[in-house]
Amino acid sequence: MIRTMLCDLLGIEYPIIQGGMAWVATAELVAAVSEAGGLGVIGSGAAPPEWLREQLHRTRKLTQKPFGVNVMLLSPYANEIMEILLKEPVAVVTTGAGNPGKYVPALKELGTRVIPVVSSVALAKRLTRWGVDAFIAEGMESGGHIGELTTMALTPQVVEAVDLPVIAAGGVYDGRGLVAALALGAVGVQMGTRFMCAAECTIPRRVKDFVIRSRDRDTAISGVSTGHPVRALRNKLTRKYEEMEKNHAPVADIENLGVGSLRRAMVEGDIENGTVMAGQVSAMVNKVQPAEEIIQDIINGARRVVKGLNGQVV
Ligand code: TUI
Repeated sequence: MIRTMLCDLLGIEYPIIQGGMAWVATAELVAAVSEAGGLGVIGSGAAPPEWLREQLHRTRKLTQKPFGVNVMLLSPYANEIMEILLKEPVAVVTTGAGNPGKYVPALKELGTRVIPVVSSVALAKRLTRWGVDAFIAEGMESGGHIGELTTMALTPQVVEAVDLPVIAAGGVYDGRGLVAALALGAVGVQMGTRFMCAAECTIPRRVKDFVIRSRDRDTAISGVSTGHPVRALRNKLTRKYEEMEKNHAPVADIENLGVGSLRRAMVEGDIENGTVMAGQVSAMVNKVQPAEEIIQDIINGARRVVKGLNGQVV
């Protein structure tokens, strides 16, 4: 059995958290992951508060199991999103793209577990004094907004720097990735890209097929010059970014390219002019399968890896 203290902390069966992907992680996927024994997480992204309220109600209709909400702190609605989470508390709040410190005490008061995503040791250290419950150490193999360090380098450094449980994210696809994360000192994993191709995920089939077709070098990092680097599948839009960044175009013009582009990909299915945020494991995703099958595959694979290691290590 692959059970860790994260399972007890969050009331889940397997140490697998689904990444809170904006426009991707909606009620159907979230409920399916939680029903399968992982932790489903609604991606609130830059959506308005009414959108989150509806997603909360839909998720609650579909599952009685614990689930979470990811709050993207660059969102203009971050304060209002947090207010909803105080009125209608969820089991877990994960945060990204900023420092959630000021929101932590009120959430903790309600019994919500608060797990910030960090991409550096410095931010993890700064956040310990706010009383957060754990950290997600997210390496630059991940899709979306990323930091500079790889999962392999970041995870053990965060584990050593803080006295709290650490969950590894970025570059994890299957049981091998889960066991590797545990070897680095993590208590579990957060995975986004593989869940994009869950049967229950409501993004257009065209986007899933684009992920399935992708190969090892098919992601690109855009927007480094804006201070918000984003990993996404290479397409017409990433080539436009590349050209503008090479020509030192004004930062405001480069930022403008990104406005509305995630929705264009994940809702409208425009895989050429939208930002198809996905991580480096995109190449390993080769089919659409139910969330439960994904989770069972990871857990069974992890058991096999552990057995294999026992034979290999003398
Ligand atoms: O947040 C993510 N991934 C995301 S957010 C997103 S929406 C977006 N789109 C365009 C530009 C920016 C965002 C798409 N994908 N992952 C968690 C994460 N958080 N990765 C890195 C960070 C992070 C980075 C800097 C967290 C905090 C931070 O600094 C905060 C501080 O105050 O030092």
